Amino acid sequence: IIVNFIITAWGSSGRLSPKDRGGVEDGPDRIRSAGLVGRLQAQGCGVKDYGNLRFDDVADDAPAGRVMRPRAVGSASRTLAHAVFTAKTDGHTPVMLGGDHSLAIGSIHGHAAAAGGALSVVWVDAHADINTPLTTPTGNVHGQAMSYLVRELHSKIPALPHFSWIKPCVSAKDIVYIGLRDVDPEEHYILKHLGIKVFSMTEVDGLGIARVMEETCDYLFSDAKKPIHLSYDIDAIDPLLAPATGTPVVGGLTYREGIYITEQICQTGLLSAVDLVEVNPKQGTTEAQVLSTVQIAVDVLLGCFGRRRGGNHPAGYRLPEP
Ligand code: B3U
Ligand code: MN
Ligand code: MN
Repeated sequence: IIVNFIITAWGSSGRLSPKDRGGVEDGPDRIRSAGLVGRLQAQGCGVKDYGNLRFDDVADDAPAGRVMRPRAVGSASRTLAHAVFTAKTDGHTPVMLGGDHSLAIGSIHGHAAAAGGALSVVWVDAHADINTPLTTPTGNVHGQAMSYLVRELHSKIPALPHFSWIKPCVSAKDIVYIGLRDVDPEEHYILKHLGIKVFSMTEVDGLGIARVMEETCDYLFSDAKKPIHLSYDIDAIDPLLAPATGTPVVGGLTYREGIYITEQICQTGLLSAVDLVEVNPKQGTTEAQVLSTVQIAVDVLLGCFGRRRGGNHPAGYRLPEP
């Protein structure tokens, strides 16, 4: 199967707190350097790398309430939404390399616009990223991305500069979270109140990842089969394995669990766009830590596009005759 897809990338627009160290904007190029494009092509995918998106600097970008750098994030998200819309309309499966998780606002928005109908969102993360602008403890948009997208939260979102184009486009029932282990009380209220399907690390421990993925697919397919948007935060993986990320949280997914998720999502045949976010080379204390994180990111994407640990071979392969 030839999978056409594109790669866009994302700078540091959502990395907003002055306390926050930069570096997440270097994630995409490190993932490229690890050979992502060649390895995808080697497994039969048609790949076009669209390079890094460029975003305008916004000079005066004072916080809006608690939300940091709203104008920069709002307008960059709009640029990304257009790029994703175009890629989907051209029949590709876009891959968005981050950068921080605020990029999901533009990527899911553009994906939903191109899909026409409803999307399923599978959000793999240590965090729920569903604080509203009024509940955020940090002001970081990467901790709020989902709140702008969920229809049921629309009335709780205040107007922000450069955010007025964003229309909620995902229903609470079409979301599945996997890997949560650092959820703010206000976020926990939202998840419970809206009845959002969550497989936290407690469920991963209790059920095992095979059962979690079986239940995820059963849940998503319970009504119509919708295109899947996979939004994969590398901090879902245990920081012992993927330490080069901005907000590591102990007790995460093993490598095997993290890859199994992608194999099962790929098998649905419905994967329609992927975000791979929060790889931050500057957060690794050694080069080995950065490489380990980047290699897992590459393996996650290979798994999304057909790599099986039991092996693969091209459809028309024939053994050489003696
Ligand atoms: N929930 C906190 C912390 C956080 C969320 N996502 C990350 N950190 N990476 C917040 O800022 O909303
Ligand atoms: Mn995240
Ligand atoms: Mn996270």
